[in-house]
Amino acid sequence: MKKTLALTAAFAMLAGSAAAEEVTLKAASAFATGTTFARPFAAFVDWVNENGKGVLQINVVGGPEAVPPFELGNAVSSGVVDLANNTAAFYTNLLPEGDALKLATNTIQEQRENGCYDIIDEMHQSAMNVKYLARTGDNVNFHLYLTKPIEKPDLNGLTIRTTPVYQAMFKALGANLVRTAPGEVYTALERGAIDGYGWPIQGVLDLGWDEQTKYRVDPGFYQVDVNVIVNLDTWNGLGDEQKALLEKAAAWIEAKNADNLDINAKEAAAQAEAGIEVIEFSGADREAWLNAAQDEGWAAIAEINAEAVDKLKACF
Ligand code: 173
Repeated sequence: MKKTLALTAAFAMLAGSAAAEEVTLKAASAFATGTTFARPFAAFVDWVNENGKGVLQINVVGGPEAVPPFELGNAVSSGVVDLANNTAAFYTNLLPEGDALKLATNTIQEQRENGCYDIIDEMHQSAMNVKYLARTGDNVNFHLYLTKPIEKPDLNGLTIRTTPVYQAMFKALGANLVRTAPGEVYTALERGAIDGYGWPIQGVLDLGWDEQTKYRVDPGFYQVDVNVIVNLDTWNGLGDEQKALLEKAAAWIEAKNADNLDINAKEAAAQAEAGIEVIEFSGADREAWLNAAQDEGWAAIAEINAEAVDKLKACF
């Protein structure tokens, strides 16, 4: 009897370990390998591969050359890839109100505390069949970069490269808008097809855009969200140990968002070194600029989903 129990227990253990066999997830990034917004994700992947031996590994198949940025939401939603490094602005086709993530004024750590994370995770799960695993980009603002100067928060007569992030704000300020993936910005500048572009404080030099950029408009506005999202069927198929590993990796990479303040200062210095001049709005112009960002940003979300505005405003 004792022997049978021991055998049964041994068998159960074996079966348990078989269920938790090492799994390899296929990943892609919306941002080019080696550039600013791919870096935290690369660190996340390295951490998982280092700490997840025998449990879970991540194989990054590539960046925008592997899956076009505006298609990556579909790829992770359908399971073509298991995991993605992507910004909500690139998957508004699946989760239009996801564009609200840029409107957060607190950190992901605070959003986990106050329940906001759960609301956003639920939105991702129900609208696009993905688990919202981690958010990077806290403390990083967006800016307008230009090839010609402006005096006021008035973009009439300018053609500006946009994504959903900047769309409502720049449109309200009078710009003509051209939506492109990051990979098309350099050529558009070179050809004179655009007079400027929206982009965060980080990454301009990485992409070589400084060569074609004369001005940055300050202050910055909104807050970057670059998220790790996981196909929900993949997520649900993982064992507890595998989920715990990914959640630990998420907390680890999110803690590094604090480094962004330093990185921002270095990027601003490098932009100045590269000859990018700052157009700094002050007083009423500054207020008009920031109000356009905030008011137009929320108004655009309200048109999509008024209920989401109420929920998110309360915890952002
Ligand atoms: O400008 C963009 O392409 C964009 O929307 C974005 C979002 C997050 C990080 C970097 C760029």
